Amino acid sequence: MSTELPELGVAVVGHSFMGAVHSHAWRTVDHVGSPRFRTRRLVLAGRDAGRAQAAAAQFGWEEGVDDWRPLLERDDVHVVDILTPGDSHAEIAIAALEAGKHVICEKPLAKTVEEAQRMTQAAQAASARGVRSMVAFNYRKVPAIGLARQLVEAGRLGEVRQVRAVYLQDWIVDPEFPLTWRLQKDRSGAGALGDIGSHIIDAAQFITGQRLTGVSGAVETFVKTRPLEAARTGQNTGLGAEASTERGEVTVDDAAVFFGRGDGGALMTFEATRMALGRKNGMRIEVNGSRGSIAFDFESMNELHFFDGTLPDAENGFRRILATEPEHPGVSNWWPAGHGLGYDHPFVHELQEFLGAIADERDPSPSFADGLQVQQVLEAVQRSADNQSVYTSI
Ligand code: SOE
Repeated sequence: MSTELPELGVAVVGHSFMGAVHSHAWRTVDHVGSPRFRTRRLVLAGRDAGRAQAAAAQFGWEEGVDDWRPLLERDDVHVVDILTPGDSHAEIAIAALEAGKHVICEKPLAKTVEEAQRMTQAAQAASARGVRSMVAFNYRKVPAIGLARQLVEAGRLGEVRQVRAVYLQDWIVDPEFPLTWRLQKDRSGAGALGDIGSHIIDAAQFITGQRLTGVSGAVETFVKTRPLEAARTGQNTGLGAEASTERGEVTVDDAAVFFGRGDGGALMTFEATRMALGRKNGMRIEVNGSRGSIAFDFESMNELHFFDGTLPDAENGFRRILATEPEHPGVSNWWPAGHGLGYDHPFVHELQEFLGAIADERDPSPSFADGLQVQQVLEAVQRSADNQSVYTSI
């Protein structure tokens, strides 16, 4: 690897599941494709010194600390990667941008539209000073989803008329699963709607190029109380936690269903649930146009199914495209055709976009403004659900 690349010092805040995945991507991004920097994994910040130091050692960061604030005064830290629960995204991102640090922040951007607006204002002010920011909608960087967008842009689907997007998980079906931060509104802002609904809203808009202009929705919390989370001791890179004997109220949705209209006329339906028993990470999108359709299921993430409506019916049907050719978005970084990618690879692709934007002195995509627009959709769904599912403009 070239040694004359400029060094870029990175700090990460948060070290659970996304901490593990982003650390993997930071360890890898200098060693695939055409790196623009020599990145240094300088410091991992958590809330507990011992656990942060253990996570830093496990994930390959030079040190682990229990406070993110001093990082912003370090001249060797150029990038801050925010992987904390949603209740701290705004505070950390705005402070980091104002300190001149480039920021990548996990989705959803914030807990509320108001926070997302302040973050976007800070990002736009920082951009004028050459400081870059990005929201981490990782599924945009799945090659099959990039191919779906290319097919729409090339007119292969014709006029896009309908989208049906679902994100099906089942990790909290057990009523004894503890009340972790994703199940607390003051920590996360929303439940399945924000956590996984944000992904399918962004992906549907990314593939079709249409933005939702209004929605009608309903939400449900099936399990009303859960055991409180016991004090964390070891490193936790999953979604689970130890349960205490006390119980607390679940303050977010377990499931959300909603529909809306795109600004190009498409009718879109969405379902985000953590109660689809048997579905583990079933993010599925189908787009129907006047000339063709595509269908994607993340649990078969290297495949895109395409129906070409211009072919005679007698010989027609959805055909399976293995999105592992070097010309498919992101694939040329990796293996020969057919060898497949996994959940972690798109996180490397999004770091390549982020670092490429920094090097090219441009704003990366998706921007905080894109994250704000998704937050506005989320808030409109919640307003609709709180008001007998009335159709609500965005
Ligand atoms: C939990 O629902 C979760 O980890 C999400 O937070 C991630 O964004 C998604 O990629 C997998 O599931």
